[in-house]
Amino acid sequence: MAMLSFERKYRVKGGTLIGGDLFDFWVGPFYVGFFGAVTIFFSVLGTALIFWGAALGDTWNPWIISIEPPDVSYGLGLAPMADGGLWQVITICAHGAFIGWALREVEICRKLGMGYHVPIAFGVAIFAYTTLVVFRPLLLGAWGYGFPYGIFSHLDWVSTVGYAYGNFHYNPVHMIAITFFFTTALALALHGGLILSAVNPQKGTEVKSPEHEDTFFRDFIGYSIGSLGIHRLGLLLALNAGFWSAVCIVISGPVVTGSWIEWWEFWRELQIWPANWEAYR
Ligand code: UQ2
Repeated sequence: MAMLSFERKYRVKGGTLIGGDLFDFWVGPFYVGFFGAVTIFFSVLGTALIFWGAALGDTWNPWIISIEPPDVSYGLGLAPMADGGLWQVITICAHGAFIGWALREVEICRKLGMGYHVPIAFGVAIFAYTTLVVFRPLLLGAWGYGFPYGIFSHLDWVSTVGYAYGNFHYNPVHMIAITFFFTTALALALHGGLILSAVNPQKGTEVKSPEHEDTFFRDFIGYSIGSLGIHRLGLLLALNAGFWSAVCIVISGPVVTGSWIEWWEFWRELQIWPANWEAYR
C-alpha cells in the first residue's frame, strides 16, 4: 500500500489514553493528541525560562550560557528563581515535555495496534536523565548535585564529577555501560553494512535476499542471528547502554564514596588470600 493511502486508512480517531477526542487530530503529517499539546506547552515554557535565565546571566554566547542548579546549601528546598529556582522549574518542564513525548508515542502505537518498543526505549533515555537531575540529587540530599544546563558547563560538570571519584574509568559499572555503547556501535555497523551490501547494489546488479545476509554471516563466523534477531539484539544493547550509564552515576556518591581507584582494594581485602602469601614466592 502506498504510504499516503496507508496513512489515510489508519488516521482514525480513538486509542487515546486520556481526554477522548480532545486534541485527537493531525496537523499536516503530525499527530497532535493530548500529549502533543502537553509537550508543546512544556517545551515552550521551558525554552522561555531558559531565555529568562540567559538574560540574567552575563553572556549571550550560546556556548557559554548556563542555567545553574541551586547551591547545595538549599538542600532539597525551593530556591529563588534567580538562584537556581529557574533550573528547578526548567527541570520540571523538561520532564513534562519528555514524558508527554513518550505518551504521545504510546498513543500512536495504540492507534496503529503496534508494540510499545519505541516509547519503552525512549523511557530508558528519560530514566537516565531523571537519574542525573532527580534521583541522585534526592539521594545526596540537594538539588545542587544536578548538572547545569549549558553546552560547556555540562561538560565541565561531567569532568569535575568524574575526577571527584578519582578516575571514573575505574568505576566497574561505567565499564559495563561503555562496553554496551561500543557493542551497540559494532552491532549497528555490522547491520548497516550488511543491509546496504544486500539491498543497495551496484548499478545493473540485483538486490539480494535475507538468505544472502544469513549466508554471509554463516560463511564468515558460522552463525547468523537472523533478520529479526539483529533488531532484538540492537534494542537490548542500546537499552543496556542507557540503563547502566544511569546506574554507574547513581551509585557514585549515594553508594560508593571516595575514589573508584581505591574501590578495587576490596579484591585485596577478600579473606581468601593467605596471610603468608610472600612465603610462596
Ligand atoms: C545477522 C543478520 C542480520 C544482521 C547482522 C547479523 C541475517 C540482517 C549484523 C550478524 C550479527 C551477529 C552474528 C551478532 C553479532 C553479535 C554482537 C554482540 C555484535 O546475522 O541476520 O540481519 O544485520
